[in-house]
Amino acid sequence: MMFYSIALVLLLHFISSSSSVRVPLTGNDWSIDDNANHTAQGQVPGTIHTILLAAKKIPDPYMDFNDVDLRFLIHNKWVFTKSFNLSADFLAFNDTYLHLQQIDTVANVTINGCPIGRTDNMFLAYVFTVPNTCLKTENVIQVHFHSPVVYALEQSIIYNRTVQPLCPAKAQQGECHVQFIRKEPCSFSWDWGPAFAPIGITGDIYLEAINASDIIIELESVNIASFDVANKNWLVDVILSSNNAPFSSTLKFVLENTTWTYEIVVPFNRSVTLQIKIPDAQVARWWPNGYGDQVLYRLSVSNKGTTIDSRLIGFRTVELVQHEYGSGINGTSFYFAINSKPIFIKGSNWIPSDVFQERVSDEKLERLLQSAQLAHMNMLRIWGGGIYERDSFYEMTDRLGIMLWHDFMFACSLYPVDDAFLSNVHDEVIYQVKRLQSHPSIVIWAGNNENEAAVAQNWYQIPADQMNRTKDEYRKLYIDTVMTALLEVDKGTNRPFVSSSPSNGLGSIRENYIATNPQDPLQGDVHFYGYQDDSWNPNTYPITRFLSETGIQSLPSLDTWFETTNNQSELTFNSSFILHREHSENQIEAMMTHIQSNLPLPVTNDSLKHFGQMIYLSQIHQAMTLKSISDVCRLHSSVDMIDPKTSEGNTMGLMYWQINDIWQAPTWATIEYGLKWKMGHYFVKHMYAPVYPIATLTPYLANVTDESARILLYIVNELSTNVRGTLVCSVYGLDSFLPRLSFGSDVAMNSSGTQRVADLPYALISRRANCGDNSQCIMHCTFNYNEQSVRQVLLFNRPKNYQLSDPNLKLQAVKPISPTDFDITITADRPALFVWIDIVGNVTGYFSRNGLMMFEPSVTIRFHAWSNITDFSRINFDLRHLSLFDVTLP
Ligand code: BMA
Repeated sequence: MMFYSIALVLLLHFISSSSSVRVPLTGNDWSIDDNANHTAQGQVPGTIHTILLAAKKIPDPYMDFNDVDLRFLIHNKWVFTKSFNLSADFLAFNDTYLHLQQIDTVANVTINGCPIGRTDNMFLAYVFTVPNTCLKTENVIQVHFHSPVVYALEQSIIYNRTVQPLCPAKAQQGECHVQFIRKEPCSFSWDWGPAFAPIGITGDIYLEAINASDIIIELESVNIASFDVANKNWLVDVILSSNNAPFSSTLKFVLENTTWTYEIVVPFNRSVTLQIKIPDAQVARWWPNGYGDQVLYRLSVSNKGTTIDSRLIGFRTVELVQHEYGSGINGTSFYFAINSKPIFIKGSNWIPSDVFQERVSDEKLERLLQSAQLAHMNMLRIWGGGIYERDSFYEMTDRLGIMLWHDFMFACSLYPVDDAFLSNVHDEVIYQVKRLQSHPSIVIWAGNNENEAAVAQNWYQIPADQMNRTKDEYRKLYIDTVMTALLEVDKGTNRPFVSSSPSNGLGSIRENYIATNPQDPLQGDVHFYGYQDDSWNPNTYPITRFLSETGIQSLPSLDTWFETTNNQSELTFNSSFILHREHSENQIEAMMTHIQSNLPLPVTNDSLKHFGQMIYLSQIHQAMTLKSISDVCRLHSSVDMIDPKTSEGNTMGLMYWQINDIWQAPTWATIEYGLKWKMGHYFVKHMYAPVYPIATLTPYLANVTDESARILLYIVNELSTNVRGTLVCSVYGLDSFLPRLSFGSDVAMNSSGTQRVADLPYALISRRANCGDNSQCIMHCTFNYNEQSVRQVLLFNRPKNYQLSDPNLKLQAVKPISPTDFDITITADRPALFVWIDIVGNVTGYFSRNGLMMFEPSVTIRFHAWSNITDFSRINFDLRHLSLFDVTLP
């Protein structure tokens, strides 16, 4: 027996996957046809809309009402066809496979009429065996797509039981039964996105031929599963597979830039899981943005000197710390400790950055992720209604230190739980986790978005007698299927799992994964939306352990709206077109109510100018709301801030909803579809600064006559180092740059945390500063430390109640600094609120500050363009600048 297996090994021919022969099937020579007179030739990877658009067969899907006007396209079946030749050499191989890296979604594939395979999950890669008898010199491959909308409907009928919700809310103008198809949930519409439900071949497609006697070893995954504290070793799980019968092979692992190597004889039987140990002494740690370097190492594996494959990995431990507090404090903590260091999570929620992923460049992803990093974010949540992103996305988050909270793709819905569906989900989880788990940036998996809350709070009005079954089905999907599959491949302690977001974490487990109130502020994470509340008022927010979703909408810039229509009459706040793009019920009205209660409304008769000013006001409203939320979370971050009466506090994370946009619409995003930062994003960059002063007036907007009202000043320090600095605050009227009152103090903080540095009587300060009886004052503070300066502004009144005077803003100079950067100097005669600088034309980038409160006669701001400005003299520096005063002008 022994002799036999050695002989077998000698006979086999070892090759790495790259030495097999591949015939690419991508290219621009595919034709598509729906048998209803819509045909075109075009590019794969591609989907029907992008192919028809490139062939000028349809108008731009993102223009006007085309999302609805072109809807018929996705109700049809489509055939993708390509002719290709194969050489005699290729045909001589024994085994041929068709690889589909991603396909969207339900399709039958044929080659020369032979059935090759069927696909029904866009989150899976497919490898089909192609019988040799089906191949010849001249071939035709056809991919017969079913309509995703019709398929979802058919599956819902076959299922024979209703699965809620049947359809999205009316305002979404979407398609129904999306839970019956394993496809990007938001592609059937969302409350910020359209229903294009793309159809097409969205990843690489190729034929691969190998000889039966060739052994192909593949590196399937690498996971730094645990850290063995006692022995100071990293325990790394490696999964390898082969196409052949049992054999043995000597594998060599090398960790680049270290002296560590490891050789092992591995007995293969299709798949093998190894645990290798890498000594801690060999490596430096990977840290999140703001906490240290993002050190990455290439781990490669080779066989007889031939590299099989490699992964770029990073060494970090992750704990989701959920401990009790003791001494009469209810609930448990919920925070991330990375490399044993507790980290306050500053982040946002990520959605797909386009409906048509094939037109999202890596450059676009990089700019979005850099915008997160520049705003001091350390985590993004890949939200469960979108997609598992492409490989390069995770390479960027690894490199930028942006940790990922990664949902599995289930959102806001009940789901079918028949065997076929569950087995499909099982395969999806295994495939995606193996693909992604080498990335140090992914620090937590979550089962779904809001589905525990949906069941617990009975969002879909399930009758009482069906509730137990609904709960059982919930557990069947997320615990018995998703979690079980995850634990098959992501073992160890370095990547926690929560079954839903929001959930109570351990508390949800104690209640068999469906907590009575998964939104408990004293445990786990919370999603909070209070559209009826006065959202600038910090007291309207729950003080949670971790706020993983919250936010408010605004409108994107005029330039962005110009991309969506040529009909200028549609560009008014309440036009049928804007309402068409507003997919969330009553949001425009809510936005209007909030704007009206806080800000002066435009008085101009020029309708486009009026719209521009409403956009500006909506962005101020969003920015101020986000800042209020962030200030509440950061103020309560330390354990000392736990209120012994309510047990609330120790908020250790904020991820507002949402960072990016899928198209041009009124949404919660802080970065527009075209990458322009809204005012909110500039505010995020400010409010997420690692050392940050917070100023509050308690009660909120207290009356000047309220002798008990207090102004409280705090410094939040996230750095591990001491912070020593000076806090200087001045009270101004809007009529002059001369402060009416100034005071300051030295601050010394020896460790991270929150320190209260002043507690001042508001009424007295108002009197001393001559603010009048309707609070015509604003306090502006600067905290100077380590040659850095962080500002903070405290409004004593709603801006609409201030007597605004003309600041006489002027753009004084534009000075090129480098091929990508220039400085702009703005001057003013008086303080100006929410000064907004915009650049028109084809230069895209971001300013160092924007939406600023100007309390000095001259401010210089830097603009950084995403790409080189080759000729400054030819660029149209048409800069518009605006402050709140402009809104009051006719
Ligand atoms: C949350 C998210 C999304 C949604 C957002 C805004 O519930 O999970 O489903 O887009 O709120 O409504």
